[in-house]
Amino acid sequence: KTSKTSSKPVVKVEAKADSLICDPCETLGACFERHIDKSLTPKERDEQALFYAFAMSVKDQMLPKWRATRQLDRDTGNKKVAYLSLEFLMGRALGNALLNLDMNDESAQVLKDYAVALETLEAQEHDAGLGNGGLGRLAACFLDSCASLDLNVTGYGIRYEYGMFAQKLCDGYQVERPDRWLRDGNPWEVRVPSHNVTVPFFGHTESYIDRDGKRQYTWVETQDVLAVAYDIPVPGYRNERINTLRLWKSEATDDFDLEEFNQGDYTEAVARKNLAEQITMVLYPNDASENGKELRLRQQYFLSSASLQDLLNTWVSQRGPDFRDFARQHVMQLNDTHPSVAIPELMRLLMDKYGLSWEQAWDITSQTMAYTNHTLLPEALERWPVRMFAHMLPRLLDIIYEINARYLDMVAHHWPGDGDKLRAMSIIEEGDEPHIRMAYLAIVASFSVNGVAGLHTQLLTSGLFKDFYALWPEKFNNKTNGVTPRRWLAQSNPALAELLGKRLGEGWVKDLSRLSALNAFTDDEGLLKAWQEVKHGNKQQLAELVEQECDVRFDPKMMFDVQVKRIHEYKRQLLNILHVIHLYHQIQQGKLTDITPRCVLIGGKAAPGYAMAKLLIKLANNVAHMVNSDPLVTPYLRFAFYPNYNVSAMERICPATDLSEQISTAGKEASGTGNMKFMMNGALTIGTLDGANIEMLEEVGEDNFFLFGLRADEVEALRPHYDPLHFIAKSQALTEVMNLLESGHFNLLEPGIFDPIINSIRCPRDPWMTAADFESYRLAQVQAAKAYRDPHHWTQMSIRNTAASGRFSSDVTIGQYRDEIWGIA
Ligand code: B1H
Repeated sequence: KTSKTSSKPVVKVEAKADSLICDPCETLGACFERHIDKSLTPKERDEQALFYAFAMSVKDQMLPKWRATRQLDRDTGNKKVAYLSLEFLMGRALGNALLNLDMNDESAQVLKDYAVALETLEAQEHDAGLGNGGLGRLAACFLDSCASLDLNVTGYGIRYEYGMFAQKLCDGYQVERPDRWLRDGNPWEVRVPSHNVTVPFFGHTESYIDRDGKRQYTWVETQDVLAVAYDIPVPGYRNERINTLRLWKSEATDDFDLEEFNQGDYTEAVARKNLAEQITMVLYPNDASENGKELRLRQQYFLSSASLQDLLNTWVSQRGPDFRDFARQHVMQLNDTHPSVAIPELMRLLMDKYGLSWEQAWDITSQTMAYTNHTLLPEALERWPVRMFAHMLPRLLDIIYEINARYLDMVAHHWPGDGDKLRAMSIIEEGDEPHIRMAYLAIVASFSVNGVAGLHTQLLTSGLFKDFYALWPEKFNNKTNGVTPRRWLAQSNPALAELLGKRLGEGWVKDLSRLSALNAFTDDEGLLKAWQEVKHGNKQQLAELVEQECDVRFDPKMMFDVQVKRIHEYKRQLLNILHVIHLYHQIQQGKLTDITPRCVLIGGKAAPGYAMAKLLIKLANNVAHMVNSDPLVTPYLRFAFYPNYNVSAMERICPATDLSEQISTAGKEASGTGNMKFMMNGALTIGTLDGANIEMLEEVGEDNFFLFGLRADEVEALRPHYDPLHFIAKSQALTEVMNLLESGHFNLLEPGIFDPIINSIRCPRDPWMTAADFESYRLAQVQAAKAYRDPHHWTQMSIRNTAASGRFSSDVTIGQYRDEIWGIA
């Protein structure tokens, strides 16, 4: 049923509009007292309730600035960027808000009166896990940088009721538990019903001739879903700006199927409303792979339509329905193809709702859409069955066909008589079940297409998108990822932050390139000693956490060797586990010459349907069990799998890491961002020439990086005649590891369970070529172990890594988006 949009207030009472919700002069302390004393009996004041009240108070403190930011952006009429993403992996907000607003000291003071430590309250906050991994966390880092660089950027996403699942371990296997992060309420969000819009689904297209004799199209008999906006404040670092993350929740409209209603099926009619609420119920947990579920497409369209309607409503309310300036004033940055259905949706809204011609609508769409690609993996490239579109989004399918027809005309012009080219480049992939190639749609309709690291962009333009690059070279550009130094250094590593402050002043938080000044002090014994003490303290804290979470004792005097990220074959956690088995075997054989005592930590979630990834978790746990229960081994080697790895866990892990594992098969990791967090915190990297590792190596120099493995071009050259058995035979270490693994030593009571892993290593079609890189990886590990035995030199290398990490601040990245894509002030 087509529904009316919810009524909008027409008259604004000026006096009301101008009054502030929160007295701008009310102090944090007074505000907190108000929240506590007015609402909580003394008995009710448990830690969770205190956290809630405190976070509400911090939010109240932000309201005047938040309001002023919106007012300013409206008044100045500056260009506006909408960052459209199915994922925002925000983690906790309290610590970040206090740092950015410079309210840490004041908070500690206020809380003293309540005899509760700030850290205790901070620990009460549930992570906002509205993302899978790197792509979602990048969006979160970008929001922090946009606000800190004083840019008018709004994040648009989905308010999932259930975020990324919680990972439990049961007998060494991953078990998924629902993440009801909103159970205790969310003190940061503000529901804004005045921004409600309705999003249509299903129905069919009709055409008619309008008064001017033009053919017009309408989408009728739709089933509408209400999109309700929830706003979350995004404070800039020590400036006047508070940006907005607007998350949409789906709800039923008030329209009922009247017939059903009148027949007395009242309860059934109400219950049917659940279908609408399902849309934003749960985040899809498949990092880097698509599963093509219809509900996922509904989520994508729901986000895209709601966000665009919101932007257009705002525009029309300020300027009236004149869109001539719209493209000059807007950019929509698409975080991968997930929100790319925004392209035909903007066309539809402009034509069907506002009466623009195809040409006018196309000019606006193709001048405002910008697309970021995050992966080359074929299994992650989105393709939607035409059939699904025809059913769910019929009007959009018409528009996509028309975009394709006009675009293919141009292709035919460029490559006359080349039918293969047309087929290869068409937005529609023909076949028994025709599909829409969303990446092609995104390229055709965008003015900018970017990859997320130098190698990745190069591989895009020379491989996957080669033909498009030939057609439109000017559209393509690189934007190497970055991470926010506020969360990933200032907040997560207070001890190092303090040391940096003493040596360099506070300016580095805003301008991370200042870290390079550390290079002048690598022979300063005072600094080296302080640097070691900071790392040691952080390792002690992590050791406590690991003992608590994994029941494994880590010794801070040993080297901390860490790999935390989603579990995926291309990231090669397997290579790491094989190396642990190798060390274990060496130690048992009494070959201790190259051994440096080390604690190995692996953490990460596997997509629930990814059997091989789940089996890797089981292998890690079984190997850990053997390692940790052998008293001959534990003085030299300890191994733990960290359960439920998430943003808050990384905040504890990266400051305590000595050696960061970035060991993907070259050409497969688009960028990586964990690699940068470790580097900033003074870890050395053992890694392949993949993603942003290459640029990190460039910055820090080969002497301060443990490089190994095939290059991306070598991987591809080897692929056709890859012979893993040859690599196994050539390496005594790998032969021994395979023998031990195949003997069932790690699965005595579970015979055969690791056969799929063993077979994958031995398979000539192993896409990740684990065997090919093993020996070179092992040798790099020997180098790392050796280097660690010289603490003085290791510390110098650690300092050089932090010093060289300035380029990987997301402030730098966002500065480039601002200047080279968005063109905003
Ligand atoms: C990245 C994804 C991704 N690339 C599909 N692609 C998803 C694909 O739910 N899905 O369907 C979710 C996520 N994520 C990552 O993006 C890359 O693998 C990293 O290398 C990169 O650093 C990160 C940010 O650019």
